[in-house]
Amino acid sequence: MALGNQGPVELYGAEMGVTPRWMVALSLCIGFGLIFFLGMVGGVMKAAQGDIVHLSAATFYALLTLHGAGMIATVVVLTAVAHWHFLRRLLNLRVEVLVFSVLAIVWGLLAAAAAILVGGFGPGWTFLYPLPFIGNTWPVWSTGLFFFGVLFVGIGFAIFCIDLLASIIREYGILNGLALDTIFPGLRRADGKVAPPTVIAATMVAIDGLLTAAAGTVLVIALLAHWAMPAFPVDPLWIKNLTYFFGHTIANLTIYLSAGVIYAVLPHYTGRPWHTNKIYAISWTTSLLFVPWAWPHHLYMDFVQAPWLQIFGEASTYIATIPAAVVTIFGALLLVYRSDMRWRIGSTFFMAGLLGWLVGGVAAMIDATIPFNDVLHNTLWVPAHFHTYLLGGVFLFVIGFASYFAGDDAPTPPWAKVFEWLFFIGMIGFLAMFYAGGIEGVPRREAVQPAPGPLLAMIGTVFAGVLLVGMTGLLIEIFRRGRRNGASRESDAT
Ligand code: HEM
Ligand SMILES: [Cu+2]
Repeated sequence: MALGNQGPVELYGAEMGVTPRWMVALSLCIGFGLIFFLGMVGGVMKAAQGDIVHLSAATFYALLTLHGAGMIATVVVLTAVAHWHFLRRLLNLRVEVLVFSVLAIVWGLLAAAAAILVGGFGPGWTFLYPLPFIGNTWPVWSTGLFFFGVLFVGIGFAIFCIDLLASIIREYGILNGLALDTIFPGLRRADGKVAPPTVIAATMVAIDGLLTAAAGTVLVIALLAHWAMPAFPVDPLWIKNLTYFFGHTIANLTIYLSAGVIYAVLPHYTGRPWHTNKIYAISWTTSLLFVPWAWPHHLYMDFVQAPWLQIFGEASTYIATIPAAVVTIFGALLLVYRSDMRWRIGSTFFMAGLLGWLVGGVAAMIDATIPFNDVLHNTLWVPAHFHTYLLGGVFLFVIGFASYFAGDDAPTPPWAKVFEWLFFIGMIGFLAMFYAGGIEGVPRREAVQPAPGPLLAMIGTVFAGVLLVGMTGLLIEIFRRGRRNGASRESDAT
């Protein structure tokens, strides 16, 4: 690989023998490998709920925990790496730091997977206290190992965020990283440079990500202390709040990381630049301030929770979600409208993902509204809405990015279009069965469901199979292109 024309950033990586492009490609391969495996696990769970295969309850809950924790950690890696790919040049990021953070997260994931697959640890990915300590189907060591795994995921994400934040402070300063100079003329730089939208998203993610990782670390250390010394007291209400501060926010941030990718990628397909303006500064600053306050919507059923937190959590959910989603979706539509959009696998998945984000976001806000939550809490409505914006949003953005990264200039061949259709048909049918279950009041997280759960799960399994077939075909096509184009490209045009 010729390094001469790639500047000092590439050289940092070259010292370690890892080039940025290679690191992104490797992370994508690991990430998609994991998604494929965990998606199969999801299909097996559905099949078990649909009485197509038989699993013991203990195995079902272990797989549920594996699927949830694994998917979240994997999409954190995939979205972070995709966003990093664009930030690298804008912020002069060093590839070594990315290597360490991805290694830490993958290492944490492997530790958690060992606790689950060998030990049978199975309290669900939110590992709510006291369940991890009183489950009688898994040994004590598996509880500790799982928490160590979560600790490493948190550390890896913190390293990523610290590196982003340090670079943003160096290149722009925090306020200008949020483009507040578009509002306050006093902040304007002499050279007139304004942070592009992808940097604004990075500033928000870096700050809220650090808060999230800090909460996760406090939480896991308290749980590990309790694990090592059962006399060490932990307060269930505090633990539940910290757990959702960490769990809700880290899952949520994958959407904001994805938005950073969208800002950088769509101009490539439409041939139009995506400019920063005041509205982006206001919306993203609002999200920055309110995203860390949305978690209480997971605790509406906890009557001991302070009432002001319930109300504040409900309001924050709305205030955090709406501005960034609206400016991004609206901005994307403006960018595409009457442009010569090139419809490729990448652009198709990005636009479809925006739809998933919108639908899932609305479904999420319905659930986060107290009177609705009274009836939807812990029904299949919950996996319905988060699969809509994680599987039908974030994951589509990641496939879109992979396709862009692998080289997306050729039109989609007809056979790949067939897989695209299979993917979308499978996905929509699969999601529809979740929503139907939610409306019928079928509880989530049950190995054995009351009617009509099993029937819906049986249909859902068929759709999940179609989805997985479509996904496999698409990933093969993307991988093939990446191999073909990788050799001929030393550096990609961003
Ligand atoms: C590839 C296709 C997928 C299938 C077939 C699938 C299937 C399932 C099933 C059957 C459940 C259990 C629902 C319940 O009864 O409570 C579940 C839960 C879950 N899924 Fe998926 N899923 C898929 C993709 C994803 C993706 C892409 C993500 C995240 C990026 C994800 C994250 C989760 C999470 C966080 C849970 C909750 C686990 C828990 O309750 O502890 N899934 N999934
Ligand atoms: Cu939430």
